[in-house]
Amino acid sequence: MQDRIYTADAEPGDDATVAGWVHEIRDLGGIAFLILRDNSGKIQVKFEKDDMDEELVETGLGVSRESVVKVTGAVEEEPRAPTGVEITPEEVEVVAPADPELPLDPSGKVDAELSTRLDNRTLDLRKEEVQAVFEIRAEILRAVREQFRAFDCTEINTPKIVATGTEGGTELFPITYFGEEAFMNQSPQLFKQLIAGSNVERVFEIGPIFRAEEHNTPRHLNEATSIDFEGAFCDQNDAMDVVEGVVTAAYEAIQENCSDELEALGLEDEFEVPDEAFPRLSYEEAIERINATGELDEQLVWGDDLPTEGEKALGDDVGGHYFITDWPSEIKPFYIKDHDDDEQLSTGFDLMHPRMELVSGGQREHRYEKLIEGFEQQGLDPDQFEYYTKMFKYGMPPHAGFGLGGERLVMTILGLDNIREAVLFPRDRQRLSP
Ligand code: ATP
Ligand code: AMO
Repeated sequence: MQDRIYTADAEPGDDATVAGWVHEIRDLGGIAFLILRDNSGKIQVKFEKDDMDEELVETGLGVSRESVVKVTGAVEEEPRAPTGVEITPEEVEVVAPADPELPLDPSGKVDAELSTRLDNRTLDLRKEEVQAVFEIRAEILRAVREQFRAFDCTEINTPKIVATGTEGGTELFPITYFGEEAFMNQSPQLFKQLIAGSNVERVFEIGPIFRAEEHNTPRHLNEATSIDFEGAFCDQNDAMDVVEGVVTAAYEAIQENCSDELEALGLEDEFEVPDEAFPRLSYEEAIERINATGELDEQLVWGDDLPTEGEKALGDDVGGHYFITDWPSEIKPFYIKDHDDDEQLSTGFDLMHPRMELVSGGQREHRYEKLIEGFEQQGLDPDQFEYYTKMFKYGMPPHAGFGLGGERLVMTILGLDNIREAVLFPRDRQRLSP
């Protein structure tokens, strides 16, 4: 359709061909309007029944909503038209008719359940506010990539079919790989470290992670997008600076480039870019503050993982993003380094949004013997990880990094209720297609 132009580019005085979906037909009797919608907006097509070819009128007004039509005609200024211009058609072609029984109403007049929306994503995405989420998601990923490049990072892609898990054995999806047991990767963790230890030094990856999560919650997916960073000669504080940089860059990009999308989502007044450094609370301070809120039935003690209600209470108390640093070593994975002066204390950190965890990271154990000890302490067989551990014998610099949940970033920025709204085709326990 080389002659077709976007409706937004139709200039009064021109003859134009536009194509898109039938948003609405308004028949006022002698005059009727077809509102045609495309990616750029909407345009009114005017049918003056008595003055126009009967067949043309029949075609234009007989078509069902959401059909694809192509219209050629004169573009004129018309103050009463929704966009100030309209087309008087000379030709109307029904390119692809739509079944009049639609499984969901893209005009949004009738609300649909999330599951109906996800089963019919193509129709769902015809809604302005749904499309806005994915335009903003794309903008976030663009801004994050650009910020990593500004931090001197190289974008990498690591394998998703792997021989070993890293984030706890219960959450692996097993697959068969030419007769051998293999898994879908839970995190690029080991691979990004192997590359940070090369001359490449600073890397990032934006890619899928697969987790056979037990729980069915509004903030867990079984396939998620992880935004990973790893940098040689970095410690946990450097990694937290990078977290702050990329998260803030995402907010700034939306502020600068997504005003129409924010408006479509009704967020134009409340959207704010974080304007202060994210406070860094130690784990010890975090449990003290949670206990002080009195929101939990039982007081937390050193060594406890933070329960969701505890995170919520602290989130309300702090009121914005914050880091929790210096976690007990025993609740952080083997690859996280302990403090040199206190083996009970790790360099692991999390970035929290008041609603949920967004990031985990830390400085890594780069000393071969200590790394092997760490595997053994967590009941893992270091021999299975030989492909990884052996590189620690050949000059592995101190390094640090993090993983940021892409959908959780989108979800918290836009205040979405369910993480599934931030993915086109989410994977959860009940959903394997589309
Ligand atoms: P009928 O008398 O059978 O309803 P008609 O052909 O006389 O139809 P009009 O009286 O011109 O139609 O318009 C009907 C309604 O449509 C009016 O409310 C008018 O304001 C509105 N209208 C007319 N032309 C346009 C236009 N180009 N864009 C938007 N609204 C229009
Ligand atoms: P972690 O397991 O904490 O750390 O994951 C990092 C971040 O990824 C997101 N995330 C998820 N989002 C949606 N659904 C899920 N099932 C899911 N699981 C994780 C969260 C989480 O904070 N290797 C480490 C990172 C590192 O140390 O570099 C890791 O994977 O936002």
